[in-house]
Amino acid sequence: MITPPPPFEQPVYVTRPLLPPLEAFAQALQPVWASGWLTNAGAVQQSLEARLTTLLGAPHLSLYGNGTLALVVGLKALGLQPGQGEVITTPFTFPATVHALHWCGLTPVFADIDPHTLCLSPEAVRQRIGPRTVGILGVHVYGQPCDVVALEALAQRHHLALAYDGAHAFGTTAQGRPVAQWGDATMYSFHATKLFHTAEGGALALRSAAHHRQAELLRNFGIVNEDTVALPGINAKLNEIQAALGHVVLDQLGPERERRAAIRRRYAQGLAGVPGVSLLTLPEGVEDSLQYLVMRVHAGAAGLSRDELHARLKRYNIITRRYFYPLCSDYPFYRHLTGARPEELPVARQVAAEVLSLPLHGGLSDACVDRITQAIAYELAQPAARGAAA
Ligand code: T4K
Repeated sequence: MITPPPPFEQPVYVTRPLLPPLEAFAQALQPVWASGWLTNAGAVQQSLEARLTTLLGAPHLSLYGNGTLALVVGLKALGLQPGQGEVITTPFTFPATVHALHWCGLTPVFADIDPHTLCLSPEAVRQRIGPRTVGILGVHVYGQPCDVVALEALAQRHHLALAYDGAHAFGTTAQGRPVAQWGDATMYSFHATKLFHTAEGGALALRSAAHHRQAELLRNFGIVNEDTVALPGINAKLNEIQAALGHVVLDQLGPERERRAAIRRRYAQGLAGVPGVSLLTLPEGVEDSLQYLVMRVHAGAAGLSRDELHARLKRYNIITRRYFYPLCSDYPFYRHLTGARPEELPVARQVAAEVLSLPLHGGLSDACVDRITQAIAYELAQPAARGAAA
């Protein structure tokens, strides 16, 4: 007989930022204070850039004020001009992915996702390629890599730009290589909710040196030197204070990853045998970003819907998130786009109704994880729930 755990006194959030000791951050700020140089290609930003280029295995990499700006700049650096055409992307993502296309004056076209990777289905992309297609924008959703080989083949065959939103993919590999080495451009997010963060921040990895030079200009108003502005750029810079935070967060990443991996194993044990739910697992050989812990709620077998479970867990002060519901194709201003009709996205529609991101961060104790799994098991065992879904 399962008993309900007591509610948490404080909310248990889906994530909490990794906060290094304040003294370590203060120490990292000392050279910034000493130099009086706070932004605009400062030394600390440059050293973080160098560190991350190596760590992420990127051919070329630069840092940005946030991931969304990095993606906008990346699309522009690839030469995708406003009004130029359509870019095929996934509806199962955070709004920023599709908004970035919109801000670049490109027309998003939606293709369905693969039921296993939850990323763009290469076959669905193939069916959407037409005379106005100029690019493909995949998302390594939850750090699960897209089918990079199939997308690369499509992009080459049809002469399309291939960009990836790797907001969740810090440290992820695909086919034994860092994701930064696939496609023409890969964006990373360093938002506070990410495993590695700079409070707000992001990075852009580019395959070609020419695109990289273009992106670096775009990041800083297009300024070449005091006499020359080469392009209509924007301000997308990461400042020295964010970069200093990045250095100290990076120093702490090893233990944080180990703790997250242990928490995931504990969730898996706690939820084994609970009917109607399954944890998302990555295929063998894929390096996990440990960014999210995603559970699918199969309403029929579970006896209640994902939305009902999400609401019930709030009574325990467990704040889960339905990343990524609603689908971007359902936003009123994107509904008219090609591929947005619900019947054209059956897999994405089903997945978006089933996924629930559970709390995952290094600050969670084993006891806390056990209480969360107990609450889930208890709620799924309620006869009322079974009756309601019948
Ligand atoms: N592409 C994809 C696929 C993305 O997922 C994202 C961002 C982007 C692009 C854009 O990258 P950025 O431009 O943001 O670099 C959060 C993040 O703001 C967002 O970065 C992230 N994806 C998205 C999945 O999650 P919200 O609206 O869910 O955030 P919020 O404020 O509800 O925070 C979630 C939980 O995190 C809170 O319940 C508590 C905790 N939290 C949050 C913050 C900000 C903290 O404990 N401390 C904090 O400082 O979007």
